Amino acid sequence: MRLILMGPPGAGKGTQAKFVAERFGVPAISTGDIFRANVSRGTELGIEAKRFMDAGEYVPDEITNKMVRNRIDEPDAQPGFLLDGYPRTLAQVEELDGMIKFTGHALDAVVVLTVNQDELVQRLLQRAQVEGRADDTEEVIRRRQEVYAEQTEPLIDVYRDRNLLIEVDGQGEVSEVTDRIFAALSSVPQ
Ligand code: B4P
Repeated sequence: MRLILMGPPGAGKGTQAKFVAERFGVPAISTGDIFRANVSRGTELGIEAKRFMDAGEYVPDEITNKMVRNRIDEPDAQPGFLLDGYPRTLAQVEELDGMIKFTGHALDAVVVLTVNQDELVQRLLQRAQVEGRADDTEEVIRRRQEVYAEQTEPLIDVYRDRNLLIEVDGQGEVSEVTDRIFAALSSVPQ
């Protein structure tokens, strides 16, 4: 399976990606996690990415695309993958199209988690208390939401037009959301 998991900041992409990837036996590739791992290791990529992440902005496409391309080329991603948080811009969609075409396969589905605005902010502020992520302050959360609306929401129509879009209600218990995703994906041929 070659899947994408999309949704606004705090929709639960990272939370659900683990379960979905395990279910389908593919690696979960989270651009946010890879950036954060680089930030904590103090790599050149991490230092560059941190500037954007802390401000609630997207890391430039050039950097993000190269990173994903390298990750998708790894042996464990050859049978399939679940992308969590990528693509987020139209330029990333194009880049991903090229990467997938090169493998001779196709995308199977794009799952979008929908959660109302108030709950999104609540979740992120709650996470701020537990994890203390630099981008979970109220001001930065607002910016992340704006960036999502401007740059990522248009992707929903792109994938809808390709008949790949599956919208899933991301509210309720984590396990309820997981069950909904599994049910929605059960009709996708593998
Ligand atoms: P991400 O790591 O993808 O951040 P996110 O959108 O906040 O995470 P997610 O939606 O996965 O939320 P989570 O499951 O944790 O990106 C961070 C930054 O990296 C971006 O802002 C950007 O700067 C950069 N970046 C990443 N990808 C990029 C790209 N492709 N291009 C450019 N830049 C990129 O859930 C949030 C909280 O809700 C958690 O605390 C969780 O416990 C809770 N939660 C989850 N499900 C719940 C439920 N059902 N009920 C209650 N709470 C729930």
